[in-house]
Amino acid sequence: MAGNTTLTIVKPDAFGADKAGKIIALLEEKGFKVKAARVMHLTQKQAGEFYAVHSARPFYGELVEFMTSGPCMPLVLEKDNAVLALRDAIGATDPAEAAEGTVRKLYAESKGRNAIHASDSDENAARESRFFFSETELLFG
Ligand code: 3AN
Repeated sequence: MAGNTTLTIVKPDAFGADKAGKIIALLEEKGFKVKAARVMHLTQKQAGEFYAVHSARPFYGELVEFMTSGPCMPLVLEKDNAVLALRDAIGATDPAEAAEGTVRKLYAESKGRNAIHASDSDENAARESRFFFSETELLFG
């Protein structure tokens, strides 16, 4: 059965452009509940570890550089079938291909500076949530 929480990050481009509030409001309108949130400036080590799965990709260095370029905002969100629902709400990786009304269509600049991260499976949602939040912070309701 699909889980009901997922992990998102308002990335440094969107956070630095003061779009975090608008993005969270949009996600709330789409039925997501904020269960945990923080503002943090990732170190190179943290960003490298978080995106380790992409370490062989040509854009890895650029991705780590970008994710450490300013503060970002990780959040745990709750909704039925959360992972798929959030992937749907954020839109395609490339904003040029993102559907109308999605976060990336509205707020992303490019494939690299694309405003928001969302976990791609329940397993990764759990792993990524633990990456940013303590067990206590993840004990919901
Ligand atoms: P998504 O974020 O939609 O799951 P992935 O998993 O393919 O996309 O890529 C992870 C992250 O790597 C993206 N969010 C984006 O920031 C970065 N990325 C992906 N493709 C490129 C690219 N061609 N050039 C620069 N950065 C990229």
